[in-house]
Amino acid sequence: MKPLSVEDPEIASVIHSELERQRNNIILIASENYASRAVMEAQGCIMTNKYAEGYPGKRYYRGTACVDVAEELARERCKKLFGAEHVNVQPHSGTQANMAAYFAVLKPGDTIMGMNLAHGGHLSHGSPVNFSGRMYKIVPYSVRRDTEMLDYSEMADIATKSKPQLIVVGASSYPRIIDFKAVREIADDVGALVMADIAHIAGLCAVGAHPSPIPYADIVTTTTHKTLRGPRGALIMCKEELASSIDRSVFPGTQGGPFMNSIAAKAVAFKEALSPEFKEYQFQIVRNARALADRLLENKLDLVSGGTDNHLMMVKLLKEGITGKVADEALERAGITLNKNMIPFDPATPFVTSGIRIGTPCVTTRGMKEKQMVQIADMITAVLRDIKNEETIKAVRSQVKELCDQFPLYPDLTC
Ligand code: DSN
Repeated sequence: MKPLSVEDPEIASVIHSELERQRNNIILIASENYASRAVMEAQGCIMTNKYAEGYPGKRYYRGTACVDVAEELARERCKKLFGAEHVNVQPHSGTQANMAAYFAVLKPGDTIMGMNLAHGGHLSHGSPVNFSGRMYKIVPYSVRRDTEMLDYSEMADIATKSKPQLIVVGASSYPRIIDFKAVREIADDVGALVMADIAHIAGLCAVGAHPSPIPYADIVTTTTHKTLRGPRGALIMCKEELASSIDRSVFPGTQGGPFMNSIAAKAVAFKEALSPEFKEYQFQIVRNARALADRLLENKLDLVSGGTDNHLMMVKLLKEGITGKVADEALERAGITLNKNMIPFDPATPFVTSGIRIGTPCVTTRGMKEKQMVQIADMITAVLRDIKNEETIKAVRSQVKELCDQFPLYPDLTC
């Protein structure tokens, strides 16, 4: 029972280096966040030792009294947070949650309408390289070329022609409000079910910073570690009539033993998300994204759809004549961590891309506000405009360090 630093100094040291990396860089990856100390404590707790296949009160193992309490708390808190009728908190990841949801309501070969990955959708919404694209007939929908936003009347036309059993709505890189009510109406016209994957915007939806899909979608899936700021993992919410199909589809359908430490940590995250501070945090994420986007536009950079309504924005680099790959590498050297991303109708390949994605959940967790977003936008612009100049990159690196020092991250942690 030796501490990690004694048992495995190599891993202890690399974890410490990762802490320093998180502290000393401006992280703008739209899907990341910093979990609270309490969430991480629960995630790293002794519940990792417990097998608990089944659900609270109906397990295939003995000794589950304590983990039952944790799972029940997670379910009840999550139901309260989103106003959901039923919640399954066992999915290990977003893709596994989506797989379980599809298995609950579809047969192999059924038709799914999902957002084109290249236009902001997710791999598990029907990409040919993912199980979803291999098991189901996928009919993709895209954003309009002129507005770079979803076109609900075109979606209605596609639905009428393809008669999907399921319409999946939700995105990984879409900066605008999603109209869940419009999607429900489209689905009702063709007799389809609606699944909303709100992984990116779950925190926003929970507090009203983005409209909630709960009244409109038959199934809602989300990861728990993005704007929701919990541990890595996922969950599924649904109407009561789908509850037993969803539960059976998660276990035994697609997973074995749930990770009870993660479920305890999800419960902690939902408690935090029910607080007034969390609500304010989500609205600040959106205000910060708007301030950052406005400044990038003032600096004459192009944004997909011309701006943002949520926690992220997409910069189009075609005019600058640089690729997303070159941009994210240079920005990383400057201490700004974000990711290259396909933009709608991108002429480049997914590994190169013509855009970068910028999100504000992490910097908002650090306590940064609009004033710092303007500074960050200017730093990004400086690097992009002078991408080959290592002196500029070095100068921005020291501004980044100064800003990070003003907003300390995990000040009490040593690893
Ligand atoms: N990989 C996540 C993202 O970055 O959006 C989605 O799963």
